Amino acid sequence: MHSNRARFLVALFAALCLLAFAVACSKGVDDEEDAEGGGGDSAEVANLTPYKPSGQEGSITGTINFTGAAPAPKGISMDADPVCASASPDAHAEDIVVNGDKLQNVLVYIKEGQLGGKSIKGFKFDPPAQPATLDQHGCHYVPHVQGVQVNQAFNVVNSDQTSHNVNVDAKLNDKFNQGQPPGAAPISKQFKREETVIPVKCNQHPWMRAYVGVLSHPFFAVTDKDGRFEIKNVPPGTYTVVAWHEKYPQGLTQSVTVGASEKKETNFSFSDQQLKAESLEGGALRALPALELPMLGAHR
Ligand SMILES: [Cu+2]
Repeated sequence: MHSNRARFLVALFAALCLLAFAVACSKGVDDEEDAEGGGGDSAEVANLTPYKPSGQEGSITGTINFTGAAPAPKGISMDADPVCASASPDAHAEDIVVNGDKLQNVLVYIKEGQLGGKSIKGFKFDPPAQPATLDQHGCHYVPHVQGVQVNQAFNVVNSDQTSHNVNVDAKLNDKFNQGQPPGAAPISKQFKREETVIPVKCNQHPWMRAYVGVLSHPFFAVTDKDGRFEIKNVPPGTYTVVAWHEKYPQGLTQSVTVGASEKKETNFSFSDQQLKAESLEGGALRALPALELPMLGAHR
């Protein structure tokens, strides 16, 4: 009798332990989801100060240089889709476009900083009324790299006489993966959180790649064929400015102070040496998922 009671108590204790573990485990998942949520939560947005221009705005302009030997443009064969092949007979990859010694398709943006003694993250910037557009044109994405604002309309359109399937591989925002036949209506989405940078690919055409940087403010620009960029209407302040390129995912960073109505020239320089180093690092990082521990997967 006595030992039955002891066995019952041990079993009860074990059951309670299991229950406590299960609660802790599910709470852990909730906490992780909250942490991944980042900005954009309604309570945080309510605390933001609406941004109002003072009339003293300046700009950050500059050139992105490329030093060393520029990689030769890689040709793309679109023979797998005859519509693409006839639309773009002499197609080249856009993963690195160097004109002379200038680098195109670099996203330059303010990452953080202070304006009027307050963090830029403490302000709310209304998204532009104009939608951002990602066009599928000649079986390329146009533009190849772009910045959009949080909550700005983001339209994916198909200008081609073939079907595309846009695959937006967001990590902090909702990802989407959607087919779009010729003549179909635009796919209209919004990104709710900052995320630099979201890769986009086409499930139909493996050579198609684009990159979309989502920012909570309008202070970003992408370099043109001359490697030039201009970030307009920048309020006076001191900022961390990042130059991001898909071949240099770590980017380059500079501290930039913009005075009242000042046009601040800020140049960056990427090199072929960094390109090789980043490629090696990227290769090592890609091997990491093989090291994932099964226990961690089971816990989630
Ligand atoms: Cu496609």
